[in-house]
Amino acid sequence: MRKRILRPLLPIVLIVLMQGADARMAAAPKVCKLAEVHPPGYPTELADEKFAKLVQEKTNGGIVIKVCHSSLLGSEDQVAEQAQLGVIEFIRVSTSPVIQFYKPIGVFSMPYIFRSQEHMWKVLNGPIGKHFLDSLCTVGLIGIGYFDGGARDFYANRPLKSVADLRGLRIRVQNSIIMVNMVKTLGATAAPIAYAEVYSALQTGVVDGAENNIPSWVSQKHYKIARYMIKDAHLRLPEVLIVSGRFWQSLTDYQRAVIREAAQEATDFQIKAWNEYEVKALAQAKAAGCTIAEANVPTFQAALAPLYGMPEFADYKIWIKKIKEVE
Ligand code: BDP
Repeated sequence: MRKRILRPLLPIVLIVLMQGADARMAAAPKVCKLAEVHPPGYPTELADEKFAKLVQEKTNGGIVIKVCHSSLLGSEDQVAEQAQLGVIEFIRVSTSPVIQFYKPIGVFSMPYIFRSQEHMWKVLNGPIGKHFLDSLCTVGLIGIGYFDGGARDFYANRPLKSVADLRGLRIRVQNSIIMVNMVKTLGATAAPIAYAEVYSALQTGVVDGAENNIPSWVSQKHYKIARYMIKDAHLRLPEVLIVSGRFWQSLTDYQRAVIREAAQEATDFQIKAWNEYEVKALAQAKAAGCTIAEANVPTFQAALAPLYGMPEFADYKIWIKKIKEVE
């Protein structure tokens, strides 16, 4: 009698069990792309590889990520748009190209907004950093972690000893309204050019110089042409690891959780790799005979101060205050 009642229920019990435990493993793996502008071996690219490996392990092979380095999938502006559309699943970009979709994150591009690497990480790891990552979902992007982008300095094909030496030069910048205004404020001309094209722009004389961190200056071989750097550290521009919102929709809660966990582990790995690489890159530039001047930072701060009063950036006031208040 009991058997007769239970038998019709058996298929239902089996379906419920399958949906639970092993449905994850049964599904075909999702093969995804991660867009990166840096070449293999660059600390950020190494951290992408680490992230991909962790995600594959933690999802039992359910998500396979292929790191597409060296701008193979396009410029940062292009891949950010593709991630929004769901064409590219993962991107690792500077926060600069994200401003066009989500303006508040531009506050990180304000000169000297962070006092030090330590201050920057306190902000990124605290409520402000979390707020910006979480808010990206409003524009179809899921922010899952930050990477270190070091301090950015100016470099050119002629000696740079003081802020006055930048006057009249044509300087490559990222495609960002803040970067353009920053360079103009210093009396130079801003040339927004995609990262992959900066080397040839320097080589052909389209620009006289650029601004970036020492690892990029060296790994992109800019230092071979623009041999004069002035260490003014006008910016510490965080980088961000992003998942396409459309792709995110297709994931299980478990997959989302392990992706977040892997991003955190990749960040820890990246910071360490970054600090090591920065030292090596500086040594390489020095060994190649480049001139690296220490800037009088207060003069750069004074020269860039007008940026804080520009009406375009008035919305940042509240964030600037909050960031400065982080001890
Ligand atoms: C590098 C960043 C990269 C940017 C590049 C640039 O790591 O994400 O695309 O600068 O200036 O430092 O475009």
